Amino acid sequence: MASNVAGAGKQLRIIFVGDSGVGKTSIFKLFENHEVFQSPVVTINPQTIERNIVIGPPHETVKLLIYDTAGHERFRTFTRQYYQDADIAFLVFSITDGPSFHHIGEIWMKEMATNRQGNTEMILIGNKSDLADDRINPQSTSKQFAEQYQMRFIEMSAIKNDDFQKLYSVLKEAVTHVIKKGGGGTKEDIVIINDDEPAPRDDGWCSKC
Ligand SMILES: Nc1nc2c(ncn2[C@@H]2O[C@H](COP(=O)(O)OP(=O)(O)OP(=O)(O)O)[C@@H](O)[C@H]2O)c(=O)[nH]1
Ligand SMILES: [Mg+2]
Repeated sequence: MASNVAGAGKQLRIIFVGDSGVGKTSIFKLFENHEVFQSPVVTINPQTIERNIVIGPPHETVKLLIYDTAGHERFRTFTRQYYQDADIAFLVFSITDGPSFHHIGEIWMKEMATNRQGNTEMILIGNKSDLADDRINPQSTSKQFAEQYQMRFIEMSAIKNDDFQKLYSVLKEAVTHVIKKGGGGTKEDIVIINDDEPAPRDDGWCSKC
């Protein structure tokens, strides 16, 4: 069947970035555990999983390599390697943590701009929406910020099961958009960043090969 999406055989890299404690790992784990993908989860290492998402119609399966990263400053140099080929970035802040919102523009978008070669589709997530009584960042301000930078935006709670559908929908839209623009790599051009695997030495020797 002719395709007008052209996602078949494609792989996209997706990363989570944001301050320490905003809930990146908690959201990442939802991807790991959720059955909505109807595909087995492949755990590459504790910070990286592979899942398939079906976009369309016509229905096409796109492979997603999803990376969790650490928000603490001491890991920032290490995290930079993940930005380079990221097709989609979840920029996560907590609605209860003022600086975590300001750091999206002041730190995380700057880090992405400096370290990414091409375009990265950005999705802004205001997490911990279950803690509405402790809200510091107004939804209207976050929405306006997202509009200014043409990002998709959702508020969600990583501990509320129902919110996963919102996250899934916004991701599916972004994946479709990236694929329609001709983005993403094929299985062959993507090298998995795997911290557990020692890199082969220059002479080709590798302890696990
Ligand atoms: N109430 C509430 N707590 C949350 C939510 N998401 C995460 N948490 C809690 O917030 C704390 C930090 O969550 P993590 O997912 O470890 O945060 P992180 O962004 O991965 O932090 P780093 O790995 O240090 O960068 C944990 O105690 C979580 O249980 C949420 O939506 N609501
Ligand atoms: Mg984490």
